Order: sequence, then C-alpha cells, then structure tokens
Amino acid sequence: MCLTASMTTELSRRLLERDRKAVPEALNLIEDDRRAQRDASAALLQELEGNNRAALRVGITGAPGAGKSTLIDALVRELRSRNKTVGIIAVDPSSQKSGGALLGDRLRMRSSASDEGVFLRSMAARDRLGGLSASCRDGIEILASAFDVVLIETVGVGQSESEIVNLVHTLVFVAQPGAGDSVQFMKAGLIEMPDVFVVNKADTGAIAERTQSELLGGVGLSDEPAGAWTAPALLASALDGTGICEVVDAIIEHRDHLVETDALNTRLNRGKAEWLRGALIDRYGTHGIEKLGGPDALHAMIDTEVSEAASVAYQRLAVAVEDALRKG
Ligand SMILES: Nc1nc2c(ncn2[C@@H]2O[C@H](COP(=O)(O)OP(=O)(O)OP(=O)(O)O)[C@@H](O)[C@H]2O)c(=O)[nH]1
Ligand SMILES: [Mg+2]
Repeated sequence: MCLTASMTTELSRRLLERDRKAVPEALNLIEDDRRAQRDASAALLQELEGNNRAALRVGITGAPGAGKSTLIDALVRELRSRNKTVGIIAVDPSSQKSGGALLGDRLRMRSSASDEGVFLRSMAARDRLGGLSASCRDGIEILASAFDVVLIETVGVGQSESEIVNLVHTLVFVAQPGAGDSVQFMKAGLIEMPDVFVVNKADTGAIAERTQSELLGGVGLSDEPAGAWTAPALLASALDGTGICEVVDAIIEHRDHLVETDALNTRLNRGKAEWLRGALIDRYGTHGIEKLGGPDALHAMIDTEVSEAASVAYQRLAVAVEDALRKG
C-alpha cells in the first residue's frame, strides 16, 4: 500500500471532524511497524499536533484490583450524561494483547459498548524496557483528536505514575481501602504526583474513611506554594455510584485551575520533553545523551515552543544520537 501525504491529511481531517470510523484506522496505523506506515503515522501525528489540545486527558492509576476499570465505567456514564464523548485506553500490563485483563475490561465497560460516543482500546504496556509504549502515547494523541475526554488506565504504584503523569492533564489515583497506599506513596515521595485521590469502595465503610484520612494527612504534609492546587481525597463507590459526580467535578476543577494559571500547555509541553528524555535514555543510555552534549544540550534540542509531535521529535533526536555515536 502506498501511503500518500494526502491520505494522512484526509485521516487527520476525519479525526478532527470526529468521524468515529477514522479512530480505529488511525490507531491501527500508529501500531503498524512497517516503514511506510511509520512515516505516515509520524505525518499524521504532526498534523494533529496542537489541534487536539482541547480534549481533557486523564490518567487513572492505582494498584491491581483497586477498581480502576469499574471506576472508569462509572465515570463514562457520568461524562455521557454531561454530553461529553469519551475515548479510553486500557494499558494491558501483560505483553500479550489478549487475555484476562483485556476481557475483563471489555465486559465491565459493556454498558457503554453500543454507545457511539464511547471508544475503548487496549494497548500493550511496554514496547521498550521500563516505559509506557510509544504507541500508548500516540494513541492518546489520536483519541484526543476525536473525543472530548480521554481516560487512560494504567496499573501500579510508583513507576507507572511517573510515566503517565507526562501524558495527561490530570492524574487520578485510585486507592484501595486499607491497602496502605498512602504510606507507600509517602515513602516513595510520590504523594505530590496525583492531582485527585479517589478512595474507591466507599461502600466498605469505616476502612475506606480511614484510608481517606491517611491520604488527607499525607497530602497536607507537602510544602505547596500559595495558590497551588491541593489534591482532594474523595470517597467514592464505583459499584453503587456514590461520589462519582464529585470525582468528575474535581477533574474539571483541576483542568480549570490549569487554565486559570496558564499551565495547561506548559504541563503538556513539559511532559513531552520528559517523555522524550526518558525514551532516549531507555534506548541509548545516559551515554547517548552525553554524546549530544549532556542534559542541557538535549533540553535545548527539545524546543517546546515549536509544535513538533513527540514521535517526530523522537525520530529526529534518535538520528542525532546515532550520528554522534558513529562519529565516536
Ligand atoms: N465493594 C466494591 N467493590 C468494587 C468497587 N469497585 C470495584 N470493585 C470490585 O473490585 C474488583 C476489582 O475491580 P476492577 O475494576 O477490575 O479493578 P482494577 O483496578 O481495574 O483492576 P486491574 O485492572 O486488574 O488492576 C472487582 O471485583 C470489582 O467488582 C466498589 O466501589 N466497591
Ligand atoms: Mg482494570
């Protein structure tokens, strides 16, 4: 198949016009590793870059079994009642693209399965050591072009927060009552990362309330400058719907806060630079970065003012590192 520039322009136009059929086409393209498809995918992402920033990008993270998928199902229903369309990426921790997690997610999200305003795609977690896959990053860009809200489910406490935080506006951490998440968070110095804490399974009663107080205590401990966002710790039950409206309100309040403080694009730009740095270090090690002149030089090469799609910038910088390595 010959992929012409006009085809990617047409695909990007259809996405931005919210043609739902264009979404799987675009996602298939970005997951296709053949050379021509990779080039077309980079061209597509470059056309979308900067045109898809209105969509709300929300990461939903938390330990296995905390209730992330069930919460997403509840959030989707609330967002649909507010006339928002929703694209979802469920990051499948297993390397295989089929299996239990995927099936479970599909079943639980079935209430939305026949709704044109909801789209779910599972993606493999990793295609390189230690990082969220590049196709996950690109998938968010595709969904952000065609839907009002993009939700991304990732599993874990620690590593996955620091990765997903670079790709979203708002990071929601789903805490499991009684699991000691807040203690782990404080130990790892990660308590400042989430923008909204949700203690799910509020229907379990006192144990959930205790976890909420622990989190509130932990959040209060960090030294925030005046006017900074303080992450709320909300009690909710994805199962019976309690507190779900408040979770959506908190997500929207956080976005409004970013807009008011002029930090919406800054956050995405900083995340893009961080992601690029991590991706280059994963592939070439810090040695590769030194070859480019060190972290400061790399920073200067990632000009966040220029609207360059992350994967396009990645290809450009990878070529530069390889040139430098060849020269020795
Ligand atoms: N009591 C109660 N159980 C819940 C609630 N939300 C989810 N669960 C249950 O918790 C279990 C795990 O829910 P999932 O939504 O699959 O959790 P998850 O975080 O997506 O799990 P992984 O994707 O495997 O990491 C299921 O048995 C749910 O029915 C809730 O609000 N209350
Ligand atoms: Mg899940």
